[in-house]
Amino acid sequence: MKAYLGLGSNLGDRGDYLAKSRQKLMAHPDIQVLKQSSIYETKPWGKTDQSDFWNQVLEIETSLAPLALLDYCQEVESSLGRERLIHWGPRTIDIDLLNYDNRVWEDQRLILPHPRMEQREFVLAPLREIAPELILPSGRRVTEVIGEGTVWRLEATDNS
Ligand code: PH2
Ligand code: MG
Ligand code: MG
Repeated sequence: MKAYLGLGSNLGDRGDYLAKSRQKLMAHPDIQVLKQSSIYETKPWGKTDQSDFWNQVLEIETSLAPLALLDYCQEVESSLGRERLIHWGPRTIDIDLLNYDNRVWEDQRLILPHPRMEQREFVLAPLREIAPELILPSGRRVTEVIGEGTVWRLEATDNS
């Protein structure tokens, strides 16, 4: 199944947390990273009194079911020192499931597609780059929607 993951960091060495997350995702036998967007430096959205983020989106192929994929993403977050102290607050790494095989899912742990992705330019800009055909929850194509917030694409670095 094809899925899209949104990565974000705004504590410590943001590039290193993104790189380590990619490496840990790639290390899972049932996950292949097919595409990675550029990294974007982004103004905090929603809760604005915190440092700027680095965000990136990955396209993966996986045989894991949605909740098993969520479990593994949370395992990677914990292994990289993620603490959940403040809602939408600063974090070493956040890994969100944005889209899983275009499926709709809703339970206590997971909502698919990600309910706020369409408002957030820090998700849409990297997604547009690697998945221009993707259809958003509203039925519009990702290339037709501009989200809220300021983002800058960073020059490619060699830390894949
Ligand atoms: N994540 C949030 C809330 N706000 N803002 C930016 N720029 N980047 C994020 O990854 C982010 C955010 C909740 O997960
Ligand atoms: Mg998030
Ligand atoms: Mg999250």
